Amino acid sequence: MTGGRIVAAEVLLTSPGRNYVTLKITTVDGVVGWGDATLNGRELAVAAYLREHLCPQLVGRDAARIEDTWQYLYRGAYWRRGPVTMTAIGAVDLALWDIKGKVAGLPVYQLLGGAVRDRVRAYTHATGWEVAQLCDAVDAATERGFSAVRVQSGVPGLDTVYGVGRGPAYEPAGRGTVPAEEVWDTAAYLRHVPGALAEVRAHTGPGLALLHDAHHRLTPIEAARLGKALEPVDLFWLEDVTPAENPDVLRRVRAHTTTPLAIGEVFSTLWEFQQLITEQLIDHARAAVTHGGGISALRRLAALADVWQVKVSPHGPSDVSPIAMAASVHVALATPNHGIQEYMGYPGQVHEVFRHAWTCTDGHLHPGDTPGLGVEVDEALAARFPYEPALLPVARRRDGSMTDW
Ligand code: CS2
Ligand code: MG
Repeated sequence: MTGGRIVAAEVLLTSPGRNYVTLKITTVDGVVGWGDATLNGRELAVAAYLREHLCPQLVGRDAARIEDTWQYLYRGAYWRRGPVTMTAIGAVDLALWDIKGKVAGLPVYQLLGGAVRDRVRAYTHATGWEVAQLCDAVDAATERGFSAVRVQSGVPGLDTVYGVGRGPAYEPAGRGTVPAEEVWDTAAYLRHVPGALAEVRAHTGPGLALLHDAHHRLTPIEAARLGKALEPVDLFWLEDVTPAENPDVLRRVRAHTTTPLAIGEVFSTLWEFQQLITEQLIDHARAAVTHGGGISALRRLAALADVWQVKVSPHGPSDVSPIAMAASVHVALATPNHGIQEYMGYPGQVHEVFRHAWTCTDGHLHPGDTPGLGVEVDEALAARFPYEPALLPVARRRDGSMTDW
């Protein structure tokens, strides 16, 4: 049995604490495959792309032909690449790998060649407006068993800062149809962050892996300066120092600092990573499994990155659904040059809607041994949480001009 023809492809929207878009593919044999199609703040664009354009093309296709379907949808778009297209293709790819695993009776990582490690190292987030609060949050993460923690601190004079929440958990997308506006001041950030992170390092001692995300906000020379200033902190990585559009600028950053760099959560294809990898301008490729075109695409990225000693360390905030998290962890378990998996965690009811075999214990993830991806969606429960519009914030400088959030 190979899985047979696809008889239905449907899109589900649910919001158990935050919005998720899910693709459900059913075969003639009644096998169901699940794919994550969530693109934070632009959910309905991907839902429409799937419903209007891809689902009708999927019905009647052989579910077993994963790579052919990927090529068909990618090359067939003509208007290829871009986050909406690639998230939709990624969702299809995940659902078809799920079906293939279920038909074979094997977890997806076995289909990818089997485990190359026993478990997948994960990092989680710690945030604090004040350094003391941040150190407490780091301690809470290490008490949960994490050996790697992303640290984001408040900046004096700013009321909102990327990555730092007002409540117990940080969730950037806000409900409503108009985005929240934040004020950003790079000079204040650069004045404060090296000292704040040095205090965190003094608090933790040398062993703990510390990561920091600059969220696309710096110019090349600012990024170089920050990387250099953070060298004594011994970061595991400094993430998204400059905006994604121009990879060439990373050469300048690299010329000035040996702080490891991680980039790629907003990338959609291998080609956006090509120069960063082949010129060794980054140390970690941060693709998200769905946004980057699925398991098939992430494996290609890992193969290219391996040649240049770059690690693949996928994106994993709460907007990457438990289905995509499962896919990411299956790939991680079976991929030699996997680096680390981000694990931000989810609002409570997400775990009930998406019942998953993957586990996060002692700071490590494991995909479990359930056939397929190992996630089943409770559709009745999902229907009780209807989609509500939510958007990521926008950012302005102190003079009112727009900048990168
Ligand atoms: C982030 C994300 O996890 C990360 O590294 O940069 O929190 C990002 O801001 C969100 O995924 C946006 O949807
Ligand atoms: Mg990031």
